[in-house]
Amino acid sequence: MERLDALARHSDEPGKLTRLYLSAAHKTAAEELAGWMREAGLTVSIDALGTVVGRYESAIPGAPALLFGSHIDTVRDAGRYDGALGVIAGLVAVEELAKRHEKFPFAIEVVAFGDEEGVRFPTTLTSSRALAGNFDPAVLDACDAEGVSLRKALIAFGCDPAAIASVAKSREQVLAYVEVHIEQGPVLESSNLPVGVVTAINGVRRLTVAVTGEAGHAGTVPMRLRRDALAAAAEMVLAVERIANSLSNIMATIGRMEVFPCAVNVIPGSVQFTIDVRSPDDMHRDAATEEITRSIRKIAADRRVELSISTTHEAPATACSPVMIDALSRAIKNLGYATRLLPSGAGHDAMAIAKLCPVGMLFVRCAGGISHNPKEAISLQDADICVRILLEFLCNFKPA
Ligand code: HGY
Ligand code: MN
Ligand code: MN
Repeated sequence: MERLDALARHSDEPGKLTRLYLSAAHKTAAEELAGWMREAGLTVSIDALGTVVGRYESAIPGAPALLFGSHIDTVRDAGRYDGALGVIAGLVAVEELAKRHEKFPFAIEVVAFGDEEGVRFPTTLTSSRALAGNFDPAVLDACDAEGVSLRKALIAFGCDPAAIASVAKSREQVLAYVEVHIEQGPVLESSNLPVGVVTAINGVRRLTVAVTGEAGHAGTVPMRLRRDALAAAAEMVLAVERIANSLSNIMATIGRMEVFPCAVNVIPGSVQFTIDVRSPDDMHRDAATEEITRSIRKIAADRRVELSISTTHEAPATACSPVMIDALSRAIKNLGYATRLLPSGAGHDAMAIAKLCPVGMLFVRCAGGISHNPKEAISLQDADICVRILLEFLCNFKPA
């Protein structure tokens, strides 16, 4: 818990926790984490996308590895457990094994990905996709709000974009991936359970919508002659909410909106906003996205504003490995806890790693199900339980 508090001190914004991919705070957090890993006796490297990898060698040198990990980037004004808990829980479990001088016929690698939230650049899961061998070089030209490209940010962080291909793990190098993560929802707390096992992770599609009307004088342009980009965008936002409410198993969120020129006495000429659409069922999600874009286009036509819609991210719904679900459930039962299976509404690096090897996720109860919010909290007892379950899982893990 002290380490999670220490990591939370690495922030790009004073007074709140915001640690974006490849930022100064990401750099100092990665370095502090690397230090803890070295003290635990792990061999540490930071790969060409900024992922911190700590390897606990096997009894058989060069043996394939079981991966434990999650992400250390955060959203803006974040809680301190989303992502970081999975990295620290993995580190603490391996530290315990090192103390016991226990070795396994496989290695263990604790990985700390840097781009799961996708807040800085219009892409996400960059570092975990690269480790799974699915890095898309086109994202190197993606730029953040200041116009800094991912390529430039990697170089500033101390990474070499030319070495990205070497980040990819081959199937033979890895056995499976286990991610401990706060539930970010109310199910475990309402069931009075400390942990749960994830069955599948909802798929997600992210869009950027640009609405272009006509800037004008707030005092002189008659209401009926206006092509107000913000009034149009506001009607679109409510249409998205209405459509998502009308469909089962669809979540749709407008998380970000920029208004230009954003002056009290100017009719907004253009607006840009994001839409995040989620569902456990990809077909259903695509149909909902179709309905949303149709409705937005109609509003744009009625209001005589121009419109452009682009998809910035898409990740299909991802099933966790039945073998991993079973192994994690058994570890939970062996320690005397009831096993609860549940889906994940939130996205995770496990979606990217599932393309490489079997993945499993252990959810940990969080207070009020609150996340992406500084009020995010877990109990010391539950933090202790999740590490004990990881150790129980490890000691019974039989490579397939
Ligand atoms: O957006 C998500 O679901 C995750 O927190 N990045
Ligand atoms: Mn997360
Ligand atoms: Mn998150």
